[in-house]
Amino acid sequence: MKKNQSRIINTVFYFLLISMSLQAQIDGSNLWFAQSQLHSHNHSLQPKSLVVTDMDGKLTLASNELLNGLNQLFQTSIKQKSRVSKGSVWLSLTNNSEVIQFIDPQELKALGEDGFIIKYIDEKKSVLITGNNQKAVLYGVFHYLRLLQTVAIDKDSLNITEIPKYKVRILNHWDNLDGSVERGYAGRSIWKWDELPTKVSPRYKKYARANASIGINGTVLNNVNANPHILTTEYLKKVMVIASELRPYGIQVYLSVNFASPAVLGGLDDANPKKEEVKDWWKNKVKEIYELIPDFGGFLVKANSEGQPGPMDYGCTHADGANMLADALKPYGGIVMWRAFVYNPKGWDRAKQAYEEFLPLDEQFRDNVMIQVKNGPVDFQPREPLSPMFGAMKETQVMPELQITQEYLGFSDHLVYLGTLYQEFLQSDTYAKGKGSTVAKVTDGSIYNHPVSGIAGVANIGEDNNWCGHHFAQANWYVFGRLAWNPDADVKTIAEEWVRQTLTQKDKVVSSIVEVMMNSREATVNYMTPLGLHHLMGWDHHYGPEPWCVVEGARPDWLPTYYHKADSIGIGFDRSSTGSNAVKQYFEPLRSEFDNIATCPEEYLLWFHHVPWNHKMENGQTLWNQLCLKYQEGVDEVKKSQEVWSKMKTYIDEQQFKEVQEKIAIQLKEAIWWKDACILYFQTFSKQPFPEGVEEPVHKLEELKKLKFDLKHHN
Ligand code: GCW
Repeated sequence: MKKNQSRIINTVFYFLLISMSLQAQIDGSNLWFAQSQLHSHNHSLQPKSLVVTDMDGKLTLASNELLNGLNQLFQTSIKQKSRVSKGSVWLSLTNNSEVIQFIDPQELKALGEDGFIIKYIDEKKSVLITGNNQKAVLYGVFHYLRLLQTVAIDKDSLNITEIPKYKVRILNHWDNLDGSVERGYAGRSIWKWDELPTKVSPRYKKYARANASIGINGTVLNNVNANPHILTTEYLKKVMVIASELRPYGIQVYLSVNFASPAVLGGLDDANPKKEEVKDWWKNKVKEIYELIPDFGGFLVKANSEGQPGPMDYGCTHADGANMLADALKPYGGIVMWRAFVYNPKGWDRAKQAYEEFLPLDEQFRDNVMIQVKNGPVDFQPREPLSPMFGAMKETQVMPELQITQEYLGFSDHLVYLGTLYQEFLQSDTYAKGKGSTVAKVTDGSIYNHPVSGIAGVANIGEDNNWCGHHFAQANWYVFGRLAWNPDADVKTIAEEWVRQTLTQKDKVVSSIVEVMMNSREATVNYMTPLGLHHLMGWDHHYGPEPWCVVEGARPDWLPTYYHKADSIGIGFDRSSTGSNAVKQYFEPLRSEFDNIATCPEEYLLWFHHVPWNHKMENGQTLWNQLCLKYQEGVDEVKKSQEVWSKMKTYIDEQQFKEVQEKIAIQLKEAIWWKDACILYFQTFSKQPFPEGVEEPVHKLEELKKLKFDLKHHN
């Protein structure tokens, strides 16, 4: 082929590549692989060659990922060579004699299964990416590509050792076998059970790649409200196919199981965990699973909660149930994630119940059981104090459960960056072992040392083109993964990483968008549930304000009035020592701090206290005035984000810009709806005027009460 011809072909090829990537950018389907552009400071870092030391083909995936990534970033075609020379990027497993010359074997050992090193080797004038196995090298590759796109790097900064803090970094899908997704706002499930095992959706691999790029290493495919049929041979064969699609990317598959499965599927009389035939049923089922999926991860269980069956149906405890499953899984290295999301309609403070049920069992769980605990004591509210379970269970491994899907934060309509919520929670001090016993430290193995550790995120993923319903909701999946790798990482930096890889590299634009993201969660707290209020949303669907909601015959602990307790004197749930005494479940000094109205942080005030309307707040305002002003603050912040976004038009892809703009308009309308509904309704108790600075409601209370939310809009 003549030189000219090849040049033309090359040009056409790059033109296609660029137009393809622009195309992909438009609908958000490429997630954080959409931009693929270098950080402006890194243009001089083009590698001269790629060297892959790989005798048995283990690094094929990682090297392809690296080569494609580098070619795209530097808009060139980097040569692959067999020997490391000046300017190479060198990929190798650690068990290579040359690697050992440059890195201390102790350091290599400390990397464990998933850790990696990226290091500029002076003697070779090359960058080495290495880890103890293929998955770790793949993480290293993704990290290197991320650095090239998101920060200015040079050879001095390339001396990186990354070891994930949590061993199990897992997504929980609440996906049903009929394709619907509980609390899913991005279309139907990505798992196509009807098509499997014969037809394999290309999305499975894309999903695995995206997860691996942020360090996630496990996924629970089905809803915790589990259909027993997931354990039939028919479904397990489907699961096997998904598992083999995800495996190359280091993602292990787990399943939610229904505790009554031995009775429902196996035809046994019941599912009593003390009965030998029940134990045997599980043992055989587990054996069948591992024959199909040798690296199966284990089970997630919601038992004796919200109508799900469990060991307590037979007078047994959570420990009896969890241990029976743990024993069946143990020979294969599998684990049980047993949820502590339990409460019953009779208890008069739902926030206390998990602790009361689980603490007495602390010494009884097997070492391959983790207790999975939601971040707050109630249920994924815009803001909750930490659950007192963290730090309290010392003998049992506790794993945090975060919600990525925005069940209580405006679904996929509201722009809410959850990084700040996650950070606030992970850095909350439990004081379990004195000051500095943050949630991160009591769960990631730094303080209590158990054989496993983990963190789960309830996925916000569906079959929508942009995966998550809202372009910015992708950032919540992204930040969950990054924090699961390192819970102490800075969420502002992570937001910036995401923006640079997904939306734009323009510095000024990046910082404006990051600011919107960083303020967004506080804004949502303010326009929905400020000062410690919680659970004011609509019955059942959990969208929009209904603080007045009363449903004939309904469980009181599903109704807003149970939580806000507004009356002529004041508002808030008294959980102090003179009330439900939930404060008692916390370690000192938290207990006293929360207990005392004078020291309780204002963001949790109405969570822990029933406070008189005229109570003086820190800034001198009365509680009533401050409450109204907080609602207004929330609305104002959304207005601000709308203004900032409108200026992004020239920098952001047109479709993406428009779609986000439309969603912010919905968010603003609904922020006003929240504010009006709450302050008008609470005014019927406070009987006080709105303070200066609060906009007159545009709605009337009676109209709002009649407003019916249209769920169709979201599914
Ligand atoms: O928040 C509640 C949700 C339920 C969910 C439950 C749970 C999967 O409203 O939809 O069920 O929590 O976490 O088990």
